[in-house]
Amino acid sequence: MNELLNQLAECIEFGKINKASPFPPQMKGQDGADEITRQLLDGGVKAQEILTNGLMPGMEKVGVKFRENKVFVPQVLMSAKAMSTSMIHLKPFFASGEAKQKGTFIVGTVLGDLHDIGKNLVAMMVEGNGYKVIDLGTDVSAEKYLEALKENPGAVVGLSALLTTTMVNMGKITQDIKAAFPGTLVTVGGAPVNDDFCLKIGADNYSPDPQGVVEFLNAKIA
Ligand code: B1M
Repeated sequence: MNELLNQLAECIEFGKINKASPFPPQMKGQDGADEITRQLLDGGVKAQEILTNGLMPGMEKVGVKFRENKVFVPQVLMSAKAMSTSMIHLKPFFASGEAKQKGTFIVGTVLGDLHDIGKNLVAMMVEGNGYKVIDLGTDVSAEKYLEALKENPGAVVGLSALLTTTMVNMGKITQDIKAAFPGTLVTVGGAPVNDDFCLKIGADNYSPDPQGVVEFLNAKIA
């Protein structure tokens, strides 16, 4: 079974969704994340182990390669697709409580901002690394983050902004979150954001890339 788990990690790393998928060319005709996850479950491997020893190592490798500019957005999207295909088989076990995710991450692009490509990459990477992700979408107001926090106490919040005009909304949202739910961790990112800005608005972490968010969560939660 270890060999199959390694094969699954490889499918995630290289974005091999299923046997029919022609991508990546070097894995053409081989089983993908879809078939291998099914084989693992049929062989009695627990969903938790598939997540921890199959999906997570694969997603971590992609995250690091993306940070180092060794792969680009399309490859990350293929990996995320392979990961979500595998997750379709695993979701019932997480829903029933038989398997557990590491924690909950609420993410959204802040009020006034419609850019979601970077935020989606963050959400996919965090989910693939073993967290439950609640994606609030784009143009998210402080009220929506607070509602989500009420329903998911203890969750970490991620704010994304791509515009200099909307990054300022991160300050108010962070303040509202900290006032209503003291102790909540807020991590921020997006092209115009940096460490100084993060410090200025009282957020807990700035990460320039999705892997940094995963590392922050792993350090604080896992
Ligand atoms: Co817009 N746009 N856009 N745009 N757009 C930018 C951001 C801009 C830099 C283009 C430019 O002028 N050169 C500029 C912003 C200027 C500024 O504020 N300094 C700009 C502008 C001005 C606008 C409009 C105002 C244009 C107009 O209408 N006059 C308008 C605003 C609409 C609105 O939001 N209210 C607008 C609209 C759009 C589209 C809708 C057409 C489209 C968005 C489609 C979509 O997202 N679904 C769009 C796009 C595509 C871009 C560019 C070309 C690409 C952005 C992108 O997706 N990059 C962008 C110029 C550019 O970057 N070359 C531009 C790829 C993505 C993977 O990177 O989002 O940076 P990025 O995410 C990275 C990191 O930033 C980080 O991780 C990701 C992966 O590494 N990251 C996080 C992101 N969020 C994170 C959160 C984290 C951690 C890391 O923790 C929580």
